[in-house]
Amino acid sequence: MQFESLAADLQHWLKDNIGRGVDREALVQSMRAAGYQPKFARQAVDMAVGRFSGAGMADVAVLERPEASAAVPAATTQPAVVEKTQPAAQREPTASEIIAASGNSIETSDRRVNLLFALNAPRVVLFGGLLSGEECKELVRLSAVKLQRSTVVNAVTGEYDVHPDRTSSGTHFLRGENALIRTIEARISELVGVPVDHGEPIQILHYLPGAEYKPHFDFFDPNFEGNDKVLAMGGQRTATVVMYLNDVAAGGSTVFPDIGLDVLPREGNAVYFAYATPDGQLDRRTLHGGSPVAEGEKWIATKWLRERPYTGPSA
Ligand code: PD2
Ligand code: ZN
Repeated sequence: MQFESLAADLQHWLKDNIGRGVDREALVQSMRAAGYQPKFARQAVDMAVGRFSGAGMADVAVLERPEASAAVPAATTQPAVVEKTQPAAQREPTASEIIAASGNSIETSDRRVNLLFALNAPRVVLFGGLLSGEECKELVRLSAVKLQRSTVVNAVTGEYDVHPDRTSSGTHFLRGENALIRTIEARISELVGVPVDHGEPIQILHYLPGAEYKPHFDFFDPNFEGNDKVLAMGGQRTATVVMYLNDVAAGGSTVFPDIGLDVLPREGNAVYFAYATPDGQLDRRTLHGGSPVAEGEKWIATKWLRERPYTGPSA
């Protein structure tokens, strides 16, 4: 992490407070209270101390130990937190800030996950190795025996319809259904900073050659009455995590046609994209689809995240 990569207001805040003689721990505590991740707060303070205090300010006994000024800049740079419930006035961290803050990988409680790319707007992040090969294989094994043709929510009637735009088959796991699901749900929650109970049940999809999911939005259009029922179960969807459970010989990318992006399926990787801002705006640039599988098969696990705790079926 470079000091220059910190947000300008955070650089100023650190410099001012170090100049006022605030000690290292107080700075770290203030940053943590403002929502910064512990590792990031400590690194930022260490860098700033190295830069602005020749004597190593925090280790110097001070007669008077002033408190850090309360106005800690918003935690816009958060290492393990790609999306977080934030006060509306805060801006999202830029992709560079996410990467600068986390390093090129993120250490969750049980697994190191690589950051392969991050895009600002729309927010799209590709995680490498979010799942292990064994976890992918176990999800496929448990799902293969209970697949059914996939459906889509009918925005007019609110019913779940079989539709030619979605030719996969699928199944789901209740939230917390077994130890594997609990582990994965906790990992995702930690990575993206959204509580586990805001997540819908993990859905598994299986595509055979030719199967696809035509471009669509994952959020529910609030202008359609048929969506009232799904919106009542925890509010709007805010983001999606698509986890790839196998390598696909050809085709099967997750495609974002409006931004010219194709994410290729690779076992264990996961693409995260967010479409709802804290002030309720929906980002239509997140139009996306599952392009047809040309050769082989494709398995994915999808986790959709809601504004509030999800209370729908299988929660
Ligand atoms: O299969 C995919 O890559 C994919 C793409 C877009 C799945 C979904 N959306 C979905 O299930 O919403
Ligand atoms: Zn989708």
